[in-house]
Amino acid sequence: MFGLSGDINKSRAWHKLAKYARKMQKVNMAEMFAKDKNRASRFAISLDNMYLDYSKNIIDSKAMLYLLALADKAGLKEKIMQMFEGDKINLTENRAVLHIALRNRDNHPIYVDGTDVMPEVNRVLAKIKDFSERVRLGTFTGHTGKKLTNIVNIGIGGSDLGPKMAVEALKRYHRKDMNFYFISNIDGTACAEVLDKLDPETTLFIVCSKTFTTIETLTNAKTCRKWLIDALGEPAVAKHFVAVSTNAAEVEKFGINVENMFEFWDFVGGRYSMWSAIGLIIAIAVGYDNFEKMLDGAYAMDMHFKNTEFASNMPVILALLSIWYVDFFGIRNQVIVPYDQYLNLLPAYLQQLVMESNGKSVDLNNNFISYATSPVIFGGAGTDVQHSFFQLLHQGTSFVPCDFIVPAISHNEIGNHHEILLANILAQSEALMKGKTTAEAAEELKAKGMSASKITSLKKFKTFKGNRPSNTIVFKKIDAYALGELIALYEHKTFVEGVIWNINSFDQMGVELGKQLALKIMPELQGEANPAAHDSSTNALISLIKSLRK
Ligand code: G6Q
Repeated sequence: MFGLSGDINKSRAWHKLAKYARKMQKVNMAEMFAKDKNRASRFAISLDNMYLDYSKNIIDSKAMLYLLALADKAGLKEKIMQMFEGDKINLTENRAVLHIALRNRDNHPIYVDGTDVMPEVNRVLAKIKDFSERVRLGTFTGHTGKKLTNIVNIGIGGSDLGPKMAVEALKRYHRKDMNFYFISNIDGTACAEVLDKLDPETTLFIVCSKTFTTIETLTNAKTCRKWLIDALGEPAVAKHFVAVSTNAAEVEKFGINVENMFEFWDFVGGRYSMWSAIGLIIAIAVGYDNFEKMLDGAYAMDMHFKNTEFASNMPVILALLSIWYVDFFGIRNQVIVPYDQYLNLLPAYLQQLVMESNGKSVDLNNNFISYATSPVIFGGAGTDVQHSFFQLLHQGTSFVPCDFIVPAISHNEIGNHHEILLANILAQSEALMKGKTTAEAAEELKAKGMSASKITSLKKFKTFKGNRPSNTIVFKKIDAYALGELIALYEHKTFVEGVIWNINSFDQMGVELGKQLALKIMPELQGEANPAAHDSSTNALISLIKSLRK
């Protein structure tokens, strides 16, 4: 049994937290810092070169104790073990959840249905190594003998966001004579814009689809296949198309030789799959050694998560803080701000990881839930976003907890760019926490020589209430190891939240209804409308769009 025996929000641990949170809602962080010289070190955790400062949260030691008691109440320790041991914790799909097996660097056996999965994981890793090296060296060539220098990943959702984010994050490690592209959207523009740049003789398509039935991916792959065949003929497909999937039958039906297929397994969820062959494009871009370093970094975080007591466990602490604000302060958003241009796709990646995993409202006991689950995640690269939505973070009517992600060293230490960047991050978290009182604002305006009436008219607009929480995650620089650690940190944070909310973080049934309806609407856009099937708004939109397309 993976679910909790009773509703978590009816537990004593929850009630104690709710009561204590009401008290903490009146507490000021700046005052707590002033009173406690050790606050920064008390609320910090480090692992390797990674450092989490969570002292700028509206917490004290007692709040943390109560949160840790909630984790115990939810049976977190046992649930972590169940995941690592290959239990079928994805209850609705009756599957194990073993992205950790993909980076199980000590290679100990992990059993699913009595079979050790590691030999298969290692076989595919060896295949990724061999193929990525041959493509990089140019010993695996295209149909006309030319080196494949344009590598195109065709996939969507979990088969796109992870590899795309990682390839971007590790751009400084790319092989310089190769280019990497991603086609995901069914919008023909996505395909056309990429194909326009390519020469069929030097292009390799990697079709990534766990199910190999996803309409966007198959439609894009068919278009690319036709484009290739038109230029080089049908026999070229074998040298220019490979597939990554769990579904050999569909891969073959599509016309890709299964020898050119890289397997993964149903115990790897789409949004947890960048460590599998779905990451083939990462290995080609940065080399297999770096791909392995990414697995090593994730493994280090896995071991930290599995073996460290909860009070100093990074993913556990991040998850508890998230639950603190979502369920006890009524906050429904979280913002992720990486201060590194190479991490600009991280917020989009985490949006899927967190919201697809925990945007649920039925618990593992088959009941609708009466407490809040996943917050809405948004974000973008600093400092860009400081000039857009940070206004709301500083002066909006409620607060949005922030994660600031900070590499101390940039890959591009040009002039003083990086010091300006670093100063901005530190300033933002300090400003959010401290704020500026109306009296301070008035004082500043006075110092600028403003008249009393002008000061009165402006001072409230210049006030920052402060007491707005943030976490700061610092590491040395963004390399494959650090990226692996960082992503595994958020994967496990998401898992812990799911455990406490008593939900299945590993299915995604919420994406199905829209797909079903799209299949019904499509024939109506091509032929006869079926007004009885829809509401008046949908009918009117169908007919408007049809008339505009005439
Ligand atoms: C991720 C989701 C989803 C999935 C895509 C693509 O966890 O399941 O985003 O990755 O729908 O699915 P396929 O890989 O099967 O094409």
